[in-house]
Amino acid sequence: MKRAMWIVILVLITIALGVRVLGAMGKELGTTRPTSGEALAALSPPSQQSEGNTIITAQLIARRSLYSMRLVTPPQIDGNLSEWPAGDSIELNRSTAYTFMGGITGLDDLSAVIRSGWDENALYFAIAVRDDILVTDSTDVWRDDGVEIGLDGLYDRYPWGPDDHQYTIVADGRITDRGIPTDAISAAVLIYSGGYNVEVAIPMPQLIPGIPVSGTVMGFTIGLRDDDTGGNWDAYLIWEGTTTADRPEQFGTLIFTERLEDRIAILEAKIVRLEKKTQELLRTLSEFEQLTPP
Ligand SMILES: [Ca+2]
Ligand SMILES: [Ca+2]
Ligand SMILES: [Ca+2]
Ligand SMILES: [Ca+2]
Repeated sequence: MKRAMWIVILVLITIALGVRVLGAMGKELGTTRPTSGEALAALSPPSQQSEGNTIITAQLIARRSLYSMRLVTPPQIDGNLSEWPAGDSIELNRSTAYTFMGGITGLDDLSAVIRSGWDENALYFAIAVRDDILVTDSTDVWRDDGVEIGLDGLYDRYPWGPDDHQYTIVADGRITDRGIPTDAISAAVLIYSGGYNVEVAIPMPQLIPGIPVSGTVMGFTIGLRDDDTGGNWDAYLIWEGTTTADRPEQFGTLIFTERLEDRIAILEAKIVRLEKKTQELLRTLSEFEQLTPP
């Protein structure tokens, strides 16, 4: 009799879990997969909120966007970008920058290609910088070769909340948040002939509460500094906006997205874990059954 009761409970648990998994899959099938990072027409500001994250439909985005792809496997933060899957990217150079200061002779002098990824734990960036001469001779991070990532995690256009950051990664590996050294994020620089790669992992609690979902939007811009002569910087590019530390209303956006096949792979892995748990539960029940009452 007891065994029958446990089996009924087990079946109910399995059905409940199955419904949750299928429900999630159904939602994902309804997700629109963006195809490019081009600027989209401005209609009105976003308003929809979910679990503390700002969710938005693509047609409401004003400035240029970078689509951040959900990663099945987190990248190794070592500056080697070879494990990154193909995905959306933006090019930052004197032709594409909203803000351009100083002198730049060409793409070899200063330019970058930026990609982004995310999972439940962190937001990732892969940045390949072309810079002919690397200089990191100054105490102030903004006077040397390096990249700046401006983020408005809640996309509330308010610049001074706990969700707002200006991360700088200098070509020599120094990491700051608004100019102050930080170990809240992980970043690695790999120098190569003609430039350097920057790979970054920003823990999600730095940006938003809870777990991100496909469709989450953050305010985002990226800056690139060039020092070829020592001392102060020689050139400065900002993708969207006039500063990476303030005025997030001028930023572009980072839109979280995912490929259906990746989502299915993640769900399949979850189902495998559930199956293992179910087997463990059955083993425990079996042990319980074998107990002889006193
Ligand atoms: Ca890597
Ligand atoms: Ca240069
Ligand atoms: Ca904010
Ligand atoms: Ca340089």
